Amino acid sequence: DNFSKSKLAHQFTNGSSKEQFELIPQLINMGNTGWEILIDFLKLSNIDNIDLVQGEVFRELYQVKMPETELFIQEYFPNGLAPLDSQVNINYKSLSKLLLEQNFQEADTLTRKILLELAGESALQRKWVYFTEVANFPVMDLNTINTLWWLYSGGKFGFSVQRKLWLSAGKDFNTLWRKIGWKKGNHWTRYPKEFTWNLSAPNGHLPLLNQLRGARVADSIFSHSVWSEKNW
Ligand code: MD9
Repeated sequence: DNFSKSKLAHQFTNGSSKEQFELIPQLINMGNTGWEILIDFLKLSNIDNIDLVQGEVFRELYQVKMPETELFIQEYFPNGLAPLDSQVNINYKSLSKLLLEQNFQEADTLTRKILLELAGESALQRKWVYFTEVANFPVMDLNTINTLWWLYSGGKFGFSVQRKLWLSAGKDFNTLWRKIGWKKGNHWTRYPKEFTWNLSAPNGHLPLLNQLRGARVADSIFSHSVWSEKNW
């Protein structure tokens, strides 16, 4: 009834984020009443500073795929929860959709294609990014790409996650590769079969940066001004 609905809504809205994470699957399984609580929560949320609770609510509602939830998404968040801002007119809708659907392998491939576009015409021709091209990547675009990966993986994936692990490893790449599962012993993880394309992967596993030409591109991405400018 309406009383227990408003009690539940209150419990959810005022809970700690740990309690919120635990309540999300319960509300989703309740059907309509639970979905309405989660929809109202997102409608009233401040999404200028998106957090992982909002991301999880959105991802779960997205997966329900019932008329009530689809209508809400179409009306309020047709491009997903995260803004798709680009300084260079790149359309991030496909990346948003692939990540929301947890299709991490195709999202990874598309991300590399986008990095080539950000690097410019000569990078697109040679099909790999030269490390000096990275500093010119627009802050806005790297921020959008990273937000999408981070938000829709529950905080597991994204360059900012890799960068934090790299910093905590004293900027030692060999330690980083092992932490994020790109190397085991002296064996490089083989693309694509040996990588883990789901959330059971280690933190920072995706997106991939081919190390064929060394770590300088990774170094340049982790040293980009976006991470301090956007408080990642
Ligand atoms: C992480 C050390 C994502 C010879 C596919 C995209 C691409 O081509 C064959 C292609 C080529 O350029 C691709 C990805 C990765 N690799 C490849 C990811 C990845 C990660 C760590 C490493 N790689 C490490 C590594 C080392 C040598 C190579 N790689 C070689 C290599 C070759 C190809 C690919 N890799 C593809 Mg890898 O010739 O960028």
